[in-house]
Parts: sequence; structure tokens; C-alpha cells
Amino acid sequence: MKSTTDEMIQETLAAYDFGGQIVGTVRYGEGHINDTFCVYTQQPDGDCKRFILQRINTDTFNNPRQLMENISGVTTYLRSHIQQNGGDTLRETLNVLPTKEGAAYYTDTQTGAWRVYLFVEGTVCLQKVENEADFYTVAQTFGNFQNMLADYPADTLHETIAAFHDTPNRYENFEKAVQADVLGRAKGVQAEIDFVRARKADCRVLKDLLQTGKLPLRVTHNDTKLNNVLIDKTTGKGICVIDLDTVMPGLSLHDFGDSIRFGANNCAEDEPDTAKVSFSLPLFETFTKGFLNAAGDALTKVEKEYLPWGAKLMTLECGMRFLTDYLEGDHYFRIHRDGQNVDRCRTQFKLVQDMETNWQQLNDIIKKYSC
Ligand code: ADP
Ligand code: GN1
Ligand code: MG
Repeated sequence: MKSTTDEMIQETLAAYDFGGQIVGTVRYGEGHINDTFCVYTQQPDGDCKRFILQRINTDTFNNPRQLMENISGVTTYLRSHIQQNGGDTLRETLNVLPTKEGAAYYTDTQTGAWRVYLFVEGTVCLQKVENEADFYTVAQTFGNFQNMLADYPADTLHETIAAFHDTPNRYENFEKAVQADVLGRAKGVQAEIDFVRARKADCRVLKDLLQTGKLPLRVTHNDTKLNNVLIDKTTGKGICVIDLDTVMPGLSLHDFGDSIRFGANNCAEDEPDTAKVSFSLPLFETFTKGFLNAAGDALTKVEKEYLPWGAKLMTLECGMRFLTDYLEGDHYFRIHRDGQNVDRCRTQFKLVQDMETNWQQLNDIIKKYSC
């Protein structure tokens, strides 16, 4: 018997004109939130053309219309930038394929929300940093992305997830999950709970600077993992920033920090053996160099000064979110095995600890590339 997902995929595919015959659809990628598929088609000239089909996670993004308005607005804006610079608009930004009725997404008969993007061919999507050159490229790509969107009318953007990188709010949610302890899991992660509690005051540092006007609000990506940049297979250059669901007003430090937390180490995010996890100062330096090279002129003195805080707080926040999700029953981040969210949280806390140990060096590196 066909699964509901298969049936909804078939229904959704029928809502689109792919310009050729559909040959097959397979699950694709390693995201934690949306369901991603690759659609293979054969075009009239015999060529194979691929598309990305995604079911938007409407538990996470509960207003797909607003979400797709953001994405259509941002990608249209990026396309005009790319065109002015003589770039390739079909590869250097996401392109939404409209439905046969001209809509940016399709709602299936079970209220699932689906969208289709042109597949950006000839690229790789890394799950882990393989060499410094790749990380440098990713840094430049996110730095450029922020630069390109510097003049985007931020007030037209919807907040797709409320308080997304509001770290003190994430802390409150974590405490609520510990208090409720619905599955009796807290006793098994007491050391991790204590780790977060010892850093409660840290959670406020960037929010306080924003609220007192010392840090500016910018249009940011907010999910700057390495695997959200497609890198050209031949040239090794960062080609396209993807996963635009969380493009919203935010802090530049969050974009810097989220890349660091995911990329400046040599382990997978869910490595079960924390003894293998260590923060890499050379990779931190590489990313800093690339990011400041691309976005540096646009950043204020205070933003640059607090980049190490961006790295530490994004890593702490993400670890706290994994821990909260574990305590609440793993309903937010997709897991493939028991305890995966605990492993994810432990890697993040080991990285936070390493950053704290190397705090002076982190600040020295930032200073070196800030002038
Ligand atoms: P999630 O929000 O679940 O992380 P993403 O939008 O990042 O979903 O997509 C998941 C994966 O699908 C990416 O890591 C990448 O491998 C692939 N992908 C997404 N969009 C495209 C695209 N337009 N062209 C090629 N690959 C893509
Ligand atoms: C999620 O969607 P994906 O896998 O790129 C999450 C990020 C986390 C990340 C941790 C919308 O990113 O905030 O940092 O997992 N995205 C959302 O790997 O919550
Ligand atoms: Mg992604």
C-alpha cells in the first residue's frame, strides 16, 4: 500500500509543470526540519532535469504563505543583484518554480504545504568541513549574502519563527522543559542541565546590546550551517545560499556564530564520542578572515568586537535547543536513533567549553582581522 506521503507527493507533482516527464522522486539531503525530495524528469530533448521538492514543516513554520512571500521577495531581490553583476541567476540564488496556477507553493488535500525549486546543478553540499579553502569560501558566501541584503526592506519580512535566536527566551523554554520533565529524562542529563544553568547570565549578553541600541538589527539568514551553501564542484567557489526559511531581521553575530558552531571543528554535529570533538582555532581564523573580508566594511566596531560572543552563544543556544527537545520527547529536530539529540547537545557544549578555554585567542584572532 502507498504511504500518505507518497500519495501527497503524487498529488503535488500533478500541480506542477516540470516541462517534461517525471521519471522518479527520491528523498534527498540531510536537513533536520523540512522533508526534501529530488524529482527526476526527462525533458523533450532527452536531457534529465532535476528539481527540489520540499514539504514545508508547518509545525515549525506555521504560516507557509508568509514564509513563501519572504522567499519570493528575497530571491527576486537577489536575482536583480546577480543580474547587475553579470552572474548566473539560475545558479546563484534559489528559484521557486510556480505551480500551474502560478502560486509559490501548493497545499495538498491533507493541508501539507509543498514548494519546488530549480535544482542547482554542478555543486556539492558539505556536511563537515573537509578543508580550509571550503570553509573560507562558505564564510565569503554568507558574508556576501548579508552584504547583498543590506538594503533589503526589512519591514516587509515576516517573522517566520517568533523569537528564533532570542537566547534568553530559549533559556526560559529550557527551564520549563526541565521543570516539566514529561518523560523523566532529566535525571540522565543532569550534567548538561547544570552546564546550561551555569551560563544563564551569558544568554543575555547579545540581546542586551541589541536592546540598548549598541548592536544593529540587520537582515540575516539565521541558519548559516555549512550545508546551507552549495559549492561549485569545479571551481570550489560558494555558488548559492539555500534554506531561506529563516531569513529575517537578526544579528550579524548570529550568522557568524552559527557557521562557527557547525563548521569550526572536525566532527559531525551528532558525534557520540565527545572525546573526539574539539573546537578548531585554525578553522575559526579561516572563517573570520573570509567573513570579515566579505562583510567587514559593513560591520560596526561593536559587532566585530562581539564576534566571539556570537560563536559562543549560538553554540550554547543550539545545544540548549537540542537538550530541550530531548527532554520534551524529540518532537522538533528529526532524529534517526535514540539519544541523537543528547549527542548533538553534548557536542555543542564541548565546543562551548573549548571556546571558553581559548577565549583570549578567539579575541586576538578577531582583532587581527578587524582593522
Ligand atoms: P532543511 O531546512 O531541512 O535543512 P534545505 O532547504 O537545507 O532543508 O535542503 C536540504 C538539502 O537539499 C540541502 O542540504 C541540499 O543538499 C539540498 N538542496 C536544497 N535546495 C537545493 C537546490 N535548489 N539545488 C540543489 N540541492 C538543493
Ligand atoms: C535546523 O533546517 P536545518 O537542518 O538547516 C534548525 C537550525 C539549527 C540546526 C541544527 C528552522 O537547521 O536552527 O541550528 O537545525 N532550523 C530551524 O543543526 O529550527
Ligand atoms: Mg538546510
